[in-house]
Amino acid sequence: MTSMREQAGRAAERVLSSKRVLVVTHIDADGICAAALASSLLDRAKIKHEVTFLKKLDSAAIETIKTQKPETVWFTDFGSGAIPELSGLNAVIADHHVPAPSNPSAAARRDLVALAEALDGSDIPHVNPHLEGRDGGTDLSGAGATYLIGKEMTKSSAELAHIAVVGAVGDLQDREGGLAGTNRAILEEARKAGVIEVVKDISFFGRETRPLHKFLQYASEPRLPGISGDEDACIRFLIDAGVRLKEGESWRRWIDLSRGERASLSSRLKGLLEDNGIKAELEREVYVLPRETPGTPVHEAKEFATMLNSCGRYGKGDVALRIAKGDRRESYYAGLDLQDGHRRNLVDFLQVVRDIGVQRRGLLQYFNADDMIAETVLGTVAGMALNSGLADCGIPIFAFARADDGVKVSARGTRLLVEKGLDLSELMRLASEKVGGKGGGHRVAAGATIPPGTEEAFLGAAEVILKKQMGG
Ligand SMILES: [Mn+2]
Repeated sequence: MTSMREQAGRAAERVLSSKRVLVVTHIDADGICAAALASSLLDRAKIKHEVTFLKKLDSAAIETIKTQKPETVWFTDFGSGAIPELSGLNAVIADHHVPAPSNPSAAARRDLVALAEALDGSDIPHVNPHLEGRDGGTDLSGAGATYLIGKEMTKSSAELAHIAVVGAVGDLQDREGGLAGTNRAILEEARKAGVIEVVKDISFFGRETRPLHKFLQYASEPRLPGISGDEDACIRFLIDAGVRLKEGESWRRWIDLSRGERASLSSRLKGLLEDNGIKAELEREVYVLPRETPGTPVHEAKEFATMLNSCGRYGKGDVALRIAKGDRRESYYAGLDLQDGHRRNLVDFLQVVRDIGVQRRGLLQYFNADDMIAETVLGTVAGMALNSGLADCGIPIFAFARADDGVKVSARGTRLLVEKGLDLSELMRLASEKVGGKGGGHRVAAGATIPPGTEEAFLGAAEVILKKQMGG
């Protein structure tokens, strides 16, 4: 066992003794936050640096990095899976993924703690919650691991702690009712520094920026019977509740409502759930960034992370990085435009699903978008189809689209299905292996890449596994 603190201290020392650092990070919200933290810390230490964004850290990427002969490389949000390949590099790692070789079946057979001890022999300072026997899925994010190194670099790191919170939320680490473990400790530091406020609020996404009726329409956790997915029903519900939809020309959002309006809408929504026999929490912990402007996506952690993700999806890591570092001018407006474009794309793609139709097949449903939906947003579109009433939310959905390296498959379920036994991570791994592909992810959302032409065989395998999981 090796403590994160000790590793972070070694990493900080290595970084601070460098003249030039190459930061290499994953291009999702957590990776972007991790890079923003690293870059802000390096700025403060007056150390020259560049940031490179990658979709994945594979052997080819590592070779490219090596040919650049960097003085020091700071890997964030990945790296733990590639330690043997990094030999020869003067590196530090801040990650939260399982520290194992990229072959998952080999990893499964290993005792992670024993592996961690073996890794201890490597000279690479390596911050990862798994090395303390903690769960990398909920205890700490890549941004959080980077923040721990930051704490050893400067006394004023707490000023940056909100970015570690946004990273953790971007990786859905708050899904069990709030941030826990090491994340919780960072959250507390952020709160004390005045960069985060923790509030209990309605659990739906978009309290800052979504028009109220859209806010309800896309409500998925929990789903609102008769309302989720039906725009007209949402508008009627709000009018019945006596809530004005507009203020002058602009749509009102959840944050625009008075305390009284929020309370009365909440109690109506609770009543609706009770009437339908649904026992679900309507509220969750919301992480607000009090130094930002209310009604903007950077005022709340989940919307902030979503904005960074949209930039990342369109390959605009540089824009996202500047936003995460605090730019509220050019990059911020570029980010807003990207997000608008992203929303318009999603609406177009949802129409594609409507046009081609969702096919039912036993315990599952699927659609094949071929080249009509960008593979980078396939999972998002599948999730929206499931939650917008376009597909049956009582069974998981599988979506196919053409990708550079084969056929991309995205699968989405609901929390309720997971409670009944659904594990899409396992399903996608096994079903894709069966047809010569590769996959994995989370229980509720997972992805795979399979060889072209194996879609049917894949669905067949998926059905068999699904039957086992759902006890059919
Ligand atoms: Mn991550």
